[in-house]
Amino acid sequence: MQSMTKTALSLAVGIGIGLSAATSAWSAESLEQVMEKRGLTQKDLLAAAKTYTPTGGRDEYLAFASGGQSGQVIVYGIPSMRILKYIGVFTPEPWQGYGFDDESKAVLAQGRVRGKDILFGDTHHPAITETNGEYDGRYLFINDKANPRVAVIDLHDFETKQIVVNPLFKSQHGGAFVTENTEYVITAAQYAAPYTNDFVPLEKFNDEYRGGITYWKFDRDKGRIDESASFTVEAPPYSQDLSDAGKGPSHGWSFTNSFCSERYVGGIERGRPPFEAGCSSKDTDFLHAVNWRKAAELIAAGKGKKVNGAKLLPIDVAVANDVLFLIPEPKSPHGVDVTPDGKFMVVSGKLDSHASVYSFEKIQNAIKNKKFEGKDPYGIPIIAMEDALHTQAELGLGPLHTQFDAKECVAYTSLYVDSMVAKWNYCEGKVLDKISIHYNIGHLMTMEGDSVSPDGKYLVALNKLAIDRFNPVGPLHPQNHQLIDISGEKMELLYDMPLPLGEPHYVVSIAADKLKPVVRYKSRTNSRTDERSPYGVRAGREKTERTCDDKGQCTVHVYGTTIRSHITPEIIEVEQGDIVSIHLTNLERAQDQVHGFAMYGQNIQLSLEPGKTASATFVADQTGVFPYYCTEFCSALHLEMQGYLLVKPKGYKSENLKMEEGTAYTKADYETQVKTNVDTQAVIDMVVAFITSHNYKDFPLVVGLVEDATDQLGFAGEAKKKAEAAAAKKDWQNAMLWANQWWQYQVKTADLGLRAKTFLEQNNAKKVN
Ligand code: K7E
Ligand code: CUA
Repeated sequence: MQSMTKTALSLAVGIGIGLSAATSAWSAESLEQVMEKRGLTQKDLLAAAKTYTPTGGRDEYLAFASGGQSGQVIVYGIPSMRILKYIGVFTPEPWQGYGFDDESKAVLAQGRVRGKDILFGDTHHPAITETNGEYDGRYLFINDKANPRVAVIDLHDFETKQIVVNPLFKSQHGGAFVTENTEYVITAAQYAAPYTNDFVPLEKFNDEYRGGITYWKFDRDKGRIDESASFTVEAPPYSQDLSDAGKGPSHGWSFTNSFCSERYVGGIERGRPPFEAGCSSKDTDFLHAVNWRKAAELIAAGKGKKVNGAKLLPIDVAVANDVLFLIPEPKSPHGVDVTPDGKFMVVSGKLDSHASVYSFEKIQNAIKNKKFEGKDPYGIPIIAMEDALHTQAELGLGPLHTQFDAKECVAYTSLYVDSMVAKWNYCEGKVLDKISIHYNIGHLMTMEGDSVSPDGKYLVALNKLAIDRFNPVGPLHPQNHQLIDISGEKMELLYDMPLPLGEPHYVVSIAADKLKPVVRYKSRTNSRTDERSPYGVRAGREKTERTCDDKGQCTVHVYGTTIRSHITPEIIEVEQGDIVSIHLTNLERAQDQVHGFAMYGQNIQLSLEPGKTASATFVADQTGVFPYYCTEFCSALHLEMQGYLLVKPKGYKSENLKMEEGTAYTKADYETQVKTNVDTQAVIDMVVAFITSHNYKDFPLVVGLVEDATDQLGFAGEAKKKAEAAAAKKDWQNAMLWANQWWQYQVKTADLGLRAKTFLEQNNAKKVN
């Protein structure tokens, strides 16, 4: 290494060639000292040991949480409770380019309501696709309560692909819930309203305002909701709340609870007591039982009608065909949960201390024997509570939602008023254990708790207010997800996770090994349609095209690429008034080699994952100079990953100016650079020798790095040829610049080599231990 140039030497030192591995001096602080210093108990340590995930470790479950008013979905790991991703769903999310590239704007545009952009959502209940009642990890659905919408998220890349709008509803709290084979995604209206967009006075509430339950047909092959095959079962204006789909013996049915079946309409300003008084005056509300399979057959047979462009099964048709039944449920219930075996439905009333367990078999017997206690004002048969009830259990104050354990008959119910979780036996109606949690629990969730085979293990309590639990950050506090160990007889609180987004309503979890997300897209993919983008280009085919229509409106299409560390093109020239459409394809194949693209003054931010093509379209309405650059620190020369959009005045004539280089290079500069490159190559060869003499093929990650390094070295070779060609012509300026570019690719190669070498050292060391 004596003759090595300085730059190559520092590189060699950087990658540890010729140096012995540094030994780390382990701090002598003992566990006891740390416990004392931080005031930790043995119990704390045990909890920490159950959740702590060492560097590089993975979680057993992934959780998908509603982001409430943030309109997003949050992904985190269990038991570590580390946040992994925020998925933009109803809301723009700039890191992912969501709502900033043309492709995702098209998705958000599907969610327009009556012609208006709605750029927020109130997300409540995520649901994972199921096959035979088991989570299959293919897609995730989530509803928007404020605007009656459902989004489809593809779990192969964790991106939102589709938003559908319910044309009949004006709110949609109850959703999303999937049937056993994801035949349908169920949503229910909450606040009754006219099905049309017309004005209807509140005095006509009973006759012209309606609730309803919508069954969105999911096309599994396409991975999209098929609106034309979806339908709604008309329901009275009873504030339908949440639903759950039957499973096993109850497959083909769904259950929806309701509140305010008083049909009270408030109006403080009209001298009437408020909604809350009138909506909780009766002792019972109604559980709706719907035979959705029969409803679908009736719709297919043309027995429905079209309202506001949607298929509707009217109440009278539903009743005449035994599709819709009501069962009283105690006071202001919230939610209904079908047991994993599909035999029972658990309902809890916020203003009643019991959980009520209904029997599907008893409901069916009552229907078969036409044993009803009467009809509601809309002619829907009512099954008496005692004819449907299996058992009731006194759980505590304000019971809300229920989840299930792997253990037979064991359920967990949140107690909102008590701020507790009750563990109980729903077969026998017996309380088993209770645990105090932090304030204001809403939903709770066990691992795969909605499936036919819940895993138990952990429970997450979703608490709405964090009050005094975390460091204060102003009047708006984070939310609090609390992790509870439910593997033993007694529940044990393990961890508090603050979540700095909207109210957490519900969360679903799935065994992490069921998910198979991709690490790169196929070359030139529009990730929102999963099809090849017509705007994608290959390396070397980059181009800019300007066309004008007969009215003189010109459009500039830029078909560009990104790769470490440059954007092609680096200069874009347009005229004022041009419509500019910049399409960028990330040529990288390497895992996580993301580039971004932001531009001054145009509200543009793209996220370009490997293989992705994304576009930004805008009108260049102002003249000027608009720098653009890569927004991900992708490489050592990331800051140099830049360019200029020049918007020229109309009719601008070039002044015949000459580019003046900031620095002029000589033959000597070129030769120094070449020497550095030759030495650098020697370093690369050493790294390559190290990697190939170790068992690198055992590690897919290293194989990926080596592939990427080989790509980079190929680019280095191309730049080398250009440098030598320029040198042959004695064009020392370009010879030097291309020689430098050749070196840049070498540095990237060496950087990848270093990562591979470090990985091999660490993992082989682990093997020896
Ligand atoms: Cu209880 Cu929307 Cu399910 Cu909130 S909901 S808690
Ligand atoms: Cu690409 Cu920074």
